[in-house]
Amino acid sequence: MPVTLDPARFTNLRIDPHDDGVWVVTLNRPHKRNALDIDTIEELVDFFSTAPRADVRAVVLAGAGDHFCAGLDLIEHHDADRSPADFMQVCLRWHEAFNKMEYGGVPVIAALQGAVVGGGLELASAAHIRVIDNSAYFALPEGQRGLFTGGGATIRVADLVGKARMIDMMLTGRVYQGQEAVELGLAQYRVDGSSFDKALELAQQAACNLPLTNFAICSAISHMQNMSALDAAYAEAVVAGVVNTQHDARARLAAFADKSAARVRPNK
Ligand code: 1HE
Repeated sequence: MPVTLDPARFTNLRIDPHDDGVWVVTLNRPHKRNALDIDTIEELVDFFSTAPRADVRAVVLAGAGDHFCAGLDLIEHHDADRSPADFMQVCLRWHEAFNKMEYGGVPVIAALQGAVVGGGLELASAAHIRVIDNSAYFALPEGQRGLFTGGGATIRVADLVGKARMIDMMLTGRVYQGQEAVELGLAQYRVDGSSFDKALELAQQAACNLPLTNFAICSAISHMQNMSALDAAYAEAVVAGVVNTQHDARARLAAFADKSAARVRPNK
């Protein structure tokens, strides 16, 4: 039974459902360069906790204005003068939001422009696909700010670029952008035009897959990465047992058999 996801209950996020099941989620504090304050994190928890049960077939995650996201709201953090215990709780809410994204089973395509820095990179790295335009750049300025990553970068960014590059980014403020960022794995697509348009196109493609198949792709693979090879192989067999025998797949298999389904061809 699908649950209701009412766009009107979000303030810091703009939520635009499309008829094809793609939902566009936009960080909507461009005057603050979409810095992540605690209210925005709570809205991300709300959206990504509910989306898997609300017939959301794919998400485009975008940022309003010239920058995707400037990371932790440094002004809120300064003014709150938090205790270690308080900030640990803040980080746990970030993890709740980003884990719901990565493990929720709904494809999330990030459309990136301008600064994708600090916590903004932690957010982007929880998406399943990242698309950059020519203005996008990645950095971890925590080192310069007297801070440390708290939103999962030690797991996800290290996973994307490797431990040594992440340490370099934090120690020296090194910035990656353009084709180099793609080659390192920070993004999978770079476009000369709008990263949003490309992300929407990819989300629409993903939304054509069966939801249970997407659930496995956007949940099981991440879980299996955390397992031993032996346990991952076992889990893969169990997931494939469920997904590959789903009723809705039969029509797609029949279309292959009767030659009406598209064949896999090389790019032109
Ligand atoms: C902010 C933030 C923010 C901008 N928190 N308010 N992240 C950083 O270290 C990145 C900090 N931000 C920047 O380096 C720059 O702002 C940008 C490169 C992103 C954009 O530059 P620019 O010239 O377009 O904007 P600006 O003039 O610097 O900022 C415009 C406004 O946004 C200004 O507010 P205003 O009220 O004075 O107009 C800025 O204060 C505000 N703003 N970034 C709060 N981050 C879980 S741990 C995660 C740890 C981290 O993420 S550390 C990395 C933090």
